[in-house]
Amino acid sequence: MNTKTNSGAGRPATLALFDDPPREGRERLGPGAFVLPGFALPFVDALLPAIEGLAERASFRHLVTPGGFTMSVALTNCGALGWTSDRRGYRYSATDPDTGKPWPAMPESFTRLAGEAASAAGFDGFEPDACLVNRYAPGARLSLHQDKDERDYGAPIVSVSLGMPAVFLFGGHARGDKAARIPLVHGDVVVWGGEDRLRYHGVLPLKDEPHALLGAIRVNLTFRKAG
Ligand code: MD3
Ligand code: FE
Repeated sequence: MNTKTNSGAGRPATLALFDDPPREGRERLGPGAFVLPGFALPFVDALLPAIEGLAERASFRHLVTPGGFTMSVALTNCGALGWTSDRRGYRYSATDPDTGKPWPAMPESFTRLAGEAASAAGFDGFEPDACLVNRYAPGARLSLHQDKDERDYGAPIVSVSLGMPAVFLFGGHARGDKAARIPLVHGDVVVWGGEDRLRYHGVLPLKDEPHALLGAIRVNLTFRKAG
C-alpha cells in the first residue's frame, strides 16, 4: 500500500482524493492581495449547477477585442452589470448584447462566497454588482492586463478558481515589471484590493490536465464592484 498518498490506514489509494485535509489559511501576495487556499470548496456543490443555469440564459462567448483579436477564454456574466467588448471598446453593460436582455441575477451562493472571502482577506462590506465567468479550455490564456473599467478602485476583486489548475501571473504596476507565478487549483480564492488592485495580471496557457469534476475545463469567477 502506498502510505504516502493515503492519510487513512488501509484505504485504497484511489480514494486519496477524498482524504485530503482541507487546505486552509491565508497566503499574502502583497499588502492587499491574498490567496485563500480551498476557501471555495464548501461552496462547489452549489456553484457548479448555478454556473450551468447561467450559461443556459447567457451563453459563453469568445469576445473580440477592440484590436480585432478573438479571446481564447470564453466569457459570460451575471449580476446587474456584465463586461463585454467589441471593435468599439470594452465596457460594462446592464444587458447581454447577444440577447438584449439583462444578465442573469447573481446566484445567492455566489454573493455569499464573495462576501465571506472578501471579509477573510480584510475587506468587509463587499457588495459586488458584476461577476465575470471565464471558461478556459486547454491552451486558453489571458495576457497581462489591468482591470480598469470599474468605477471604484476602492473595492477589491474576488477571484474563484474551479476545475483545471492554472498558473496566475501577478505582475507590478507597469506592464514590463517582472511577474510572480502563482499556481491556483480548484477551490482556491484570491482577493485583490488596496494598492494591489491595479497590478498587471494574467493567466499562462492552460495545460491539458483534466479535473475530476469539470473535465478539461477551468472556470474562473471574478466578482467586482463595477458601477
Ligand atoms: C490582480 N481573470 O477576468 S482574476 C479577468 O483567472 C481576469 O480568469 C483571471 O484577470 C482568471 O480580468 C484572474 C484575478 C485578478 C483580477 C483582478 C486583479 C487578479 C488581479 C487586479 C489586480 C491584481
Ligand atoms: Fe483581470
